[in-house]
Amino acid sequence: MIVVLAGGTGAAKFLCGLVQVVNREDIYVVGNTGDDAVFFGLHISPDLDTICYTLAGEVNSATGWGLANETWHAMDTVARYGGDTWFHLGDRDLGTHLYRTARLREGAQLSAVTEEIAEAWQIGVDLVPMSDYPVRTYLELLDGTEVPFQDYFVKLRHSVPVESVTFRGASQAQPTNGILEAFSAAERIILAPSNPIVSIGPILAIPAVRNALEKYRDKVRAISPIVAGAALKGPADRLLRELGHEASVVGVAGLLADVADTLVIDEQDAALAKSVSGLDVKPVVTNTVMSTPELAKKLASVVIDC
Ligand code: FO1
Repeated sequence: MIVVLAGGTGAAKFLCGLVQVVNREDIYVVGNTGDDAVFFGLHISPDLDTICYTLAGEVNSATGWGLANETWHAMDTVARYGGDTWFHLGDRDLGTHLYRTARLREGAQLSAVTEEIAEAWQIGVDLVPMSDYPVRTYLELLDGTEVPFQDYFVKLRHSVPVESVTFRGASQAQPTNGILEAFSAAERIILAPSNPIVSIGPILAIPAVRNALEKYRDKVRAISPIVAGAALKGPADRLLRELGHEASVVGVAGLLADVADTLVIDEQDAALAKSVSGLDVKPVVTNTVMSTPELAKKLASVVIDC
């Protein structure tokens, strides 16, 4: 079994490579729920949906989130009334949030609903939320205000400097049933190329998860989402710097050294391999820029073989 800790788009791309080299039924994905939010009374789980839609071949390829062939009539109606439309919910995507919210209201656990949604899309892998307890990422801005993740990422377009990041609820959260057993059974535990602060960070903030990964560190492989000092998408490089880390593969290695035996870095960062191993993290140098499905497949095979 291969376990993957996953955030949004970068992780989804990697998973498209992994399913080309590992049977889907041998892949167990632990999805970040720190991005989760409620809009119009609907519970949205962006990273779980991005992974599900991508593995179903149905994700909106232009954005990397939401569904393909989307229409926006419901949001147009909300706009007519002057309602908030900065967080766009497409008409097809809305169906997921309507179903998930109704099931949660009936008392179903998020993990049960996620299983039903993944099953319906026939994605073949196990997809579980990191916890059935609520964990929410908040970012403290320089003016002292704390904003939830989607306000930072979408409303403010992550264009504001961040003072600190907290994961509300993480210290009391238990990992979803089955996750610790999956860690124990796994040949490899992969930290997908997601933002180490706000996508992998919330998952590692769950005490039992971090403890388990420290215990199984020798089978944990991380993939750097930072290449040549920059994030391929999103604010990972800025967040690393703003929180006092180096925006480089060395900074990523420093953040993950306690839980990852190996960090897979891009060829552009080969000169930093020595500094990574200086942190007691084994560097593996390969092409990590998944610009084609073929390259995603190649990266996946390097990661499971190293
Ligand atoms: N990202 C945006 O930049 N703008 C949006 O309007 C937006 C809406 C949205 C709706 C559903 C969903 O599952 C994801 C959505 N995202 C949007 C992406 C979301 O912000 C994710 O948290 C990111 O993918 C980061 O992981």
